Amino acid sequence: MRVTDLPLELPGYTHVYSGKVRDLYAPLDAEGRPDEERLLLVASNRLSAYDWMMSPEIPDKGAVLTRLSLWWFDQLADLVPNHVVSTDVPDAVAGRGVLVRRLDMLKVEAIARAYLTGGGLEEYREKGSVSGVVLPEGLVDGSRLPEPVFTPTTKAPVGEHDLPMAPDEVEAELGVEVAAEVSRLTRAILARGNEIAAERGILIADTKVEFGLSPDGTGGLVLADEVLTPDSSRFWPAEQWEPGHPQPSYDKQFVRDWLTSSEYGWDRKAGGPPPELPGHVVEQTRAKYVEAYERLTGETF
Ligand code: PZK
Repeated sequence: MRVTDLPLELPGYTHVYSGKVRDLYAPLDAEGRPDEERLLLVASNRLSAYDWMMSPEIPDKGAVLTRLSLWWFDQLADLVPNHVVSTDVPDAVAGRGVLVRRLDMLKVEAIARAYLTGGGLEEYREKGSVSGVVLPEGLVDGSRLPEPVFTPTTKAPVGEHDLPMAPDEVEAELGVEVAAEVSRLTRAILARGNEIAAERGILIADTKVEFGLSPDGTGGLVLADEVLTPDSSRFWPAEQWEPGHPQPSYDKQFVRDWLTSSEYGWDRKAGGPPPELPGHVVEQTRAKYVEAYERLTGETF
């Protein structure tokens, strides 16, 4: 996949990198050199579905997810320190930009699963286990697991798919001690997330988090990136949870349903690009992000 949008021109910052839905900038110092200790993380309004970038963008998506992530960092602060420095950012990215500590990022995607679906379900059907953890018999798509399971993957470049990592591969990459801590923290973050979310009508099936280490070599793991957002996690509406088939997505279901409906009839297996989303689908999707934020935090967006 190519990122076709040009990065923003932010005075005082230089563009470093763009992912599918977020962009990274480095602040410039007085001499115009990139700050080596800070980054500006910007959540865009871009939306992907079925591995395609949708057009148009979803208004306020970046700001909603940024505020949700900041709220979660606070909810998790007793479990793990985080990279947030400040939300004082240029007006052009107000509300969706966060200034963060630049860390040495671990080369592992830290994923935990609380419910069985997707790649975890496939592995369970083949082997009866997920990432080396033997599971009870009889689980189906959407079953709740007895406890969250750590299912790490490699970090593939943009457009390529991440691959599962076996426990010994994670240990070879991180060392035995850090590997154990990443596993423990990732599962604890998802468990805490679900304790809070379940009371508010949302199930968090699985999540991907990123950790880094301070470049000065002091201190332990720091939670980075975004956390427990619908982009990094599968959110499911709790009242529609029914194991035995794929669950509706809290945030993307309007988009998926419209894309594959007879109204439009996009055949995603044919390989052609998806159509422009109509205004009503954009608005319904924006409303789901806002609803998730407001239900979880109890605050008005
Ligand atoms: C970092 N990413 C992923 C996020 C993108 C890519 N605190 C940090 N220190 C150093 N590196 C990163 C972070 C964070 N967070 C995160 N890549 C590097 C990413 C957003 C947009 F394009």
